[in-house]
Amino acid sequence: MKKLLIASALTLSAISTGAFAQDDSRARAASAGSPGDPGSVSRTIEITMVENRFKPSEIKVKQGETVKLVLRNAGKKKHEIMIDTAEEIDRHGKMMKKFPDREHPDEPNMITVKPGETRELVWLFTEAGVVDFACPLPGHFKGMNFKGMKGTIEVEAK
Ligand SMILES: [Cu+2]
Repeated sequence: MKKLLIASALTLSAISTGAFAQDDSRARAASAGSPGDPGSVSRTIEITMVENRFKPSEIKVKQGETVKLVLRNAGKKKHEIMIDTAEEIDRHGKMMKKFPDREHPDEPNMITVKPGETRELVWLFTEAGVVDFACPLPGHFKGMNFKGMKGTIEVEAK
């Protein structure tokens, strides 16, 4: 019952804000989660970055899991990964488009991976539902409605 209420609240807020549209109808998690403790990692997932996609782009984890994402850039260009709500990724992507040369330092939910480099991001998935990720660099990501350098993490309820 609690889950149903959360799902309908999410649907309502998505309709009322109307700020973005999803390319799939699965319920989004209320929160993308929080930075994970490297000492609590229970699952490691390898993701390869190329121009311009993530492989794999669909991942499944469980609620409460601390996951180490190992990101290998096998492409020729710099790539980034940002884990967040679709709305935040969209907002950030628009900002990157306005200021394409702006370098930003790593953040807990966002890292830059240079060609040939492999880096890690540890994340704790606290809420059930779909969490989004994307490379917000201009041209790599064209908004949540488009294909390109983005993917989803399905967080299964405990
Ligand atoms: Cu990219």
